[in-house]
Amino acid sequence: MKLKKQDSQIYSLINLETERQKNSLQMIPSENHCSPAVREALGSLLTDKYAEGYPGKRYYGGNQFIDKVETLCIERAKKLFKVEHANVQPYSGSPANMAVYVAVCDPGDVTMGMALPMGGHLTHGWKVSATGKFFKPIQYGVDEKTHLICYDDLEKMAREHKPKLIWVGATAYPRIFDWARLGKIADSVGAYLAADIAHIAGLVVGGVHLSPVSFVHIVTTTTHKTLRGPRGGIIMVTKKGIEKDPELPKKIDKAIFPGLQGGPHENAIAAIAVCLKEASAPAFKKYAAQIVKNAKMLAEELKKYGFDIISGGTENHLLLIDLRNKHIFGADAQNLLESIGISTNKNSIPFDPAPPFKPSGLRLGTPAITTRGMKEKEMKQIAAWINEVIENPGNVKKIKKEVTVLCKKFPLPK
Ligand code: DSN
Repeated sequence: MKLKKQDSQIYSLINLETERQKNSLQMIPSENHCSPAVREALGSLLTDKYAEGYPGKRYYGGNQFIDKVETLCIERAKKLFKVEHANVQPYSGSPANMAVYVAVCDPGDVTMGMALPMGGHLTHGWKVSATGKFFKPIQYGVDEKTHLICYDDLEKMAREHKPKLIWVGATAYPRIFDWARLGKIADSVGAYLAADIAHIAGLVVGGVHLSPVSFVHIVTTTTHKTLRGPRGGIIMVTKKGIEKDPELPKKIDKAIFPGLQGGPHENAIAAIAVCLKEASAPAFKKYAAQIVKNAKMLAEELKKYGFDIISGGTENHLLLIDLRNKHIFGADAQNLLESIGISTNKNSIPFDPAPPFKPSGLRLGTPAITTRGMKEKEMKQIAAWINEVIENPGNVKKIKKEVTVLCKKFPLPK
């Protein structure tokens, strides 16, 4: 009520965005709708507090309650992910990943990660990222035919280049990682193995995907994707990590503060704690399982309409479509779908002949629409709309109306 009076411009823009989210389907796989309880914690006056340092060791007074909030968040993260150490202060995924480099590498060290155009993340060593500039990244990819990671090639690369740090995790890889094999590869070359589970954290804690925790040394995640929390990041150290390097928890903490960040966003940390409590409830397991069922159904239905799905399907929350046989670029498909109320993102496909700003692919995901309660039946309908509008862009108005009706039937979390 205060905002409307004080800043009507921001107030009305927030309302417009709220209406957009309500009346359209958010199918960007890295997005979700967090609960009102998470938003309440995020919007609390914890945002006013400075708390540089860690619980019990702060550079500011007045942190008696903040310490409890952060400790609760840390304990919940440790219990849920079954790790030895958790740092919940990273502002998001990229700072979390940067802190891992700062903790275990020196500038110029050789690192390994999946190349961005193959489905990896910028911070896994892509050339325009600081991680590509300050270190010497060796980039692996997927097989040109199967679109799967070729673990033999990855192993060969690791043996040849002896990286200090190996990243595994992706933003556009629809398959499950072979953590056991990756663990062996990293051990054989003495590398730290970091699992970036930002995209699949909800699937891991929901028991749908095997957790990497027993096979890797470090786990990083964002908190706002399948985990369904506020924007934020967590870095975790596993038992295996401490066995390799007993100083690892200290190194990680030091890398975040004072290495890279100043005051932690304790309002976000409180909201992360709320989301971790939600993710430990039995209902979350059902939610996580449904995300994958929905993604599989969507992939199968789209295949029936002749869409070419990268790797032939999905085992997680996302699918990547190669649109070349539909004679439309990713950007144009994204705009067309936006016009009917389906929000997606253009994406490079592995070995994309087109440039990154006009790529051949489209990335779709099911976390947010599953939060709204949609199931397989709705996936069939969504696939039909995607096909209809791409085949016949003249039907935009009619389909948009139908999408709005579906959105009303499945409101955002209240
Ligand atoms: N930007 C995220 C995504 O969309 O996958 C990754 O950081």
